[in-house]
Amino acid sequence: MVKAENVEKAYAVAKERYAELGVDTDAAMEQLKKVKISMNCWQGDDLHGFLNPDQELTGGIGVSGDYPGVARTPDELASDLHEALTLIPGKHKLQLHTIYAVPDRKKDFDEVGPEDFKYWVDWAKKEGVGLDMNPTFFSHPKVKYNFTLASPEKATRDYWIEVGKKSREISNYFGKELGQLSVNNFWIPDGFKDNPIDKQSPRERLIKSLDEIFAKKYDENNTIEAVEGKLFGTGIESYTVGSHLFYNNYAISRGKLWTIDAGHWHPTEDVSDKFSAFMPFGKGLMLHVSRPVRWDSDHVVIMDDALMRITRSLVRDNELDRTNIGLDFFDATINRVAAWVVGARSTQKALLQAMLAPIDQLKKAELNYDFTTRLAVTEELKSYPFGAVWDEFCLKNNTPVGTDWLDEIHQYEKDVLFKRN
Ligand code: RNT
Ligand code: ZN
Repeated sequence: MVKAENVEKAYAVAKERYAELGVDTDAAMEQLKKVKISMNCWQGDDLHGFLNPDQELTGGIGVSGDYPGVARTPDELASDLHEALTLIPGKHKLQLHTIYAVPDRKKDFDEVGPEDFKYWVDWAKKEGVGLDMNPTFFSHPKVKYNFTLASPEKATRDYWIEVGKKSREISNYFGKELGQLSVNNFWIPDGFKDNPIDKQSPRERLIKSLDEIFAKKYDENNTIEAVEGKLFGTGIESYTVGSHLFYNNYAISRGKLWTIDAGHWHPTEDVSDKFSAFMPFGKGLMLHVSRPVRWDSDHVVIMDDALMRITRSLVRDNELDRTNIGLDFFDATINRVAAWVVGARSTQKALLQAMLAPIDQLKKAELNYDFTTRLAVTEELKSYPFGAVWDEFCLKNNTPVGTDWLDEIHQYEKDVLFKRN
């Protein structure tokens, strides 16, 4: 067990070290406390959901691994999420999907409405968390040849348009019941494995379908839509209808949020560089913080350079207020609760490290063409005692410090997860 008194001692020194640079560590912790991370519920059950859990996962996304303890029921998932939330400092949110509805009879994707999410609203109230929504456009027989909202068949489009409309009702219900914004994120898998002849008609059909889904007005304090593009998915390598440029334009022309999933780009592209190019024109961002590894876009988030670039951009450009931070990964080779904790804590750590910098002074140096100071200070900052501030943040927010949380996960495995199989 980490000794609280050591955390306090280290923090006292760190506070002084940062103060010498003009950085207020208490203010940084206050700022961090306000940032909500929206947890991806699907990490807990390998994206099976409860509507058709035996259906194969489609849409060009995949979960690999068979670590024991996967959640199979709403109660199991809720319990695992609770466990994770106790190990992550602060108050957060949860992202749901249509397939996580808890209906009292068998229902299809286009039939579930707010009443089928009461389970999660009650849970969220108890936990003091917010809820975000995602309509599910995959893992269903009506995904025809990898097409949903951009399908050439009207009947297929109409089915998925209804799923989209229902998700808005559900998201609006979340926002109203919980008194905080619910982001409703749209991602569809539509595309071709091989080179298409006609690249334009599917995109025109997608615009029409989305416009129809979004025709009804909802109070944007309750719900707002976000649209998520992608470079490609497995089996859909040659053409993605909802490309990045497509949704960038859609979001700007329709006043929607643009979702940037960090795993959806060419590996050498720096997603953090997109924010400041979009924000002056756009309403706001939704992030799917993820980690691409070669062809896979969804590894557990770690505090790597890509994540640090993301958090530095948001903090330095002061865009946290207009950015909704969500996690998106699925790893079944490790303890699934630990995956949430690692992803969320790493994101918070990266935010904190970005906040612990003399940003105003550095901006001033830059304006004065003093690039030497900019380079030297940002480089020295990397070895400042940020870990001591992070530990203090955990301690102050009654969550385990250092690897202590892992002991709790091991206990939970023994008591709960390993008893499931
Ligand atoms: C898929 C998208 C999408 C999904 C979730 C489950 O490539 O990233 O966000 O991961 O909806
Ligand atoms: Zn995503």
